[in-house]
Amino acid sequence: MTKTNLIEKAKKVLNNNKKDKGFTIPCEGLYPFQWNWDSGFIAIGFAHYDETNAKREVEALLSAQWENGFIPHIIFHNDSDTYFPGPDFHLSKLHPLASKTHRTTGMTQPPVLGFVLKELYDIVDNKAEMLSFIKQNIDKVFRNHKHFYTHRDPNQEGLVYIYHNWESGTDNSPIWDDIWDTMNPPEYKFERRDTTHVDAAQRPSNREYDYYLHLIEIAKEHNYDDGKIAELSPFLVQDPLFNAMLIKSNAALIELYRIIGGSEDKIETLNKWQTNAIARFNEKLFNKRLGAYVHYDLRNEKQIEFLSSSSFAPIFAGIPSNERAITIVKTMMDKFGGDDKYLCASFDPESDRFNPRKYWRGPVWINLNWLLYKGLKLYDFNDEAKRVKEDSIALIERYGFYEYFDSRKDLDESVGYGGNNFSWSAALLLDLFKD
Ligand code: 2M8
Repeated sequence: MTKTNLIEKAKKVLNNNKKDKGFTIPCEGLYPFQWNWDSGFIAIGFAHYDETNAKREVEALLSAQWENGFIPHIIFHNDSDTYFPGPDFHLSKLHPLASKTHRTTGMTQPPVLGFVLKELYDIVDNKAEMLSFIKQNIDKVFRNHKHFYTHRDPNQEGLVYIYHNWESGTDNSPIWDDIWDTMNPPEYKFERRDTTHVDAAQRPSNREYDYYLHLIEIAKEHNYDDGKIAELSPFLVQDPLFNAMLIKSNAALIELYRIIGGSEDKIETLNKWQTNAIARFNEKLFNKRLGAYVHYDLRNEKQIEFLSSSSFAPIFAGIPSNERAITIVKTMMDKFGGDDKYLCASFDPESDRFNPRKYWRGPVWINLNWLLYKGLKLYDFNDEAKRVKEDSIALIERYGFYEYFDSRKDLDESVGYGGNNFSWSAALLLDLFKD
């Protein structure tokens, strides 16, 4: 397929997934609502050819921001029976400060909005118009960060926690397996909808869904109160991907406030958060033996010693020193980057927990590749960056706009898995082509 055809196809995927209320679904059937970090990536894609849609995407997400600054992970703008669990399970209204106009979940996702605003500004030609849009919205994102640092950092150490694997975005990663072993939830009665759209072998198991639902039940029992969750949730993790997204977004807000002018107090606050966050991140989340960053289990006070694509994501946010970045990139190339593999598997291909077909337990994801590509460029690893970019384009060109892909090369079958016509794969391909 020529580059032009691929670009036209990508735009078609995005346009078809766009809904009248201004938001874009990740893909038909499997994900029929607005998802938080998906929308950020989608807005970047739209910015390359339709600035109005890029702005509407961000506005639709922010329209559901809670009164305390929290931005939820799913916005149920519409009804749909093709997804479980829906709004009646999540019941966001239990929280006194939840959105009064939108039904949402009571959890969040990696905070990409800050750096997404900066990307939109960098991409478009009409900077003045985009800057006026950013001016109208930037304080909402600042309030969101303030919420994180006030309510999600119980030890006031600069790193925020997630209380649910769905907040990480890397839903069924093997990283969580040891946490599931500490829990014993009931066997809930529920009707899965995801496995009516996608082969069950490519999705989490029913038992895993019990853990996922149980964590929500605990949060609901306490009306989604952050303090109670910090005290009681068996899942309390400082995630390197999530915190790297927040740090990158802090940096973007600082730059944007500088361009706008007149918000010295906010810049000062952001700088304080940023200095603490980066220092603590490097101290607490780096694992020397593995040569990369890892997750920290805050409930059980220990590092979770496994490599995943999240282990390398901090290069996107400029977190490691140059010396440490060399170590991290070496780990990535040695373990994930063999000639027989597409970069970058979502989990350590050398681990016995690796499963190349199952969702976040091994397959390649385009959004993580995009972050890694940008991070590699930031540190001048230009050959490695080129490789990640070429692998991402090759996968989509050969197999289609899938949700995730097998990292093993030379398989005789299609290696595109999960949902097809998947929005962020299309959106970020547009961005990779323009870079
Ligand atoms: C996947 O997660 C949802 C729950 O949020 C699900 O499996 O039902 C993840 O890949 C997540 O990162 C993504 O945002 C979402 C929609 O694409 O799907």
